[in-house]
Amino acid sequence: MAERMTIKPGENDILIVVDVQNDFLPGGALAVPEGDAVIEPINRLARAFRHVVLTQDWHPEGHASFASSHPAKQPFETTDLHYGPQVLWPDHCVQGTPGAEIARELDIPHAQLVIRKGYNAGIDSYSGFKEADRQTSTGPAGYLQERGFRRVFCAGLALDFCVAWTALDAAEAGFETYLIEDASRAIDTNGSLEKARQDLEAAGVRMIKSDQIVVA
Ligand code: VGL
Ligand code: ZN
Repeated sequence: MAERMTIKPGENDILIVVDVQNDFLPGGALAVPEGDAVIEPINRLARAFRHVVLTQDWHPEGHASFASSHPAKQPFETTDLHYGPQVLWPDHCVQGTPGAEIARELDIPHAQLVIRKGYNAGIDSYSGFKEADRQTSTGPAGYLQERGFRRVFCAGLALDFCVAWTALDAAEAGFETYLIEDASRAIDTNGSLEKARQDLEAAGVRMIKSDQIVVA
């Protein structure tokens, strides 16, 4: 469902740059294939948006989403946590570590807010809006609504987890929501990318390319 129209970002539009952190880049603890390829398009896109916020995956040591917290489990296996199935990951984005830092190459000095997520030891949070139990809010729906935004544009890492879940929650919160595909990259484990695409389409999230955004 590629939309070919072009969009000139204005005062009611905000770009959410998801989890462009060292651990998701090549050499990182949970490196997303070609993760570094998002930096150049995001830097270019961000200049078209007056309003940008960042998300930052920010886990305590021993987080429930880490395979190392479950003795019998390996990374990329699934387990059942109290809120449902949870993919288990290598330890990543531990609070205060270099791997958790926003990539140095990201050049968005005008970013207005950093939304940290995944800080509750027992709950994962792919989305920048709501944690994986689907109850605990991380707050941005209210923030974005109070600031009067109408359209939300999402890009970053990883397309099939944190970018998708952020976009799905933005749509659910009532924003017209776009996912900029070529400014995102996927992990793609056990069919996750295909599943994310289906969920995004069902939710009415519009998949677009960065050349559809007019950069003045
Ligand atoms: C992410 C897995 C675990 C992401 C974060 O940023 O997509 N994926 N934590
Ligand atoms: Zn994480």
